[in-house]
Amino acid sequence: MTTTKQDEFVLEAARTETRRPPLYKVLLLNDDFTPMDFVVIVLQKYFGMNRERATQVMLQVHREGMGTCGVFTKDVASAKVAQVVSYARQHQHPLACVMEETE
Ligand code: TYC
Repeated sequence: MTTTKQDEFVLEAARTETRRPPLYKVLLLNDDFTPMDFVVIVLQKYFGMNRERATQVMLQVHREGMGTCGVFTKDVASAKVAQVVSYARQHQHPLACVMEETE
């Protein structure tokens, strides 16, 4: 911490708060009805993945039941979940997307 003497007064720099904001995983859940191609499009459109990466993540969700699309601050994660669910419902698919705080 820097201390500066000026005319007998001692000035100390205030300690700044450096705690990082909590982060949230956005997860896709498997179901038996949403088409694989639709899930790949969602991962490209909302999570910036290329077709190859989106296909890998979709297959992981299909085989293991769930998978991570990305890690974001609370507001961004919440917006992504809302966008994905809205887009899926517009297309009459039951695709489930949720967020979970990271440790
Ligand atoms: N299980 C779906 C099917 O066989 C594909 C799917 C993958 C659905 C990932 C949802 O999050 C999901 N058509």
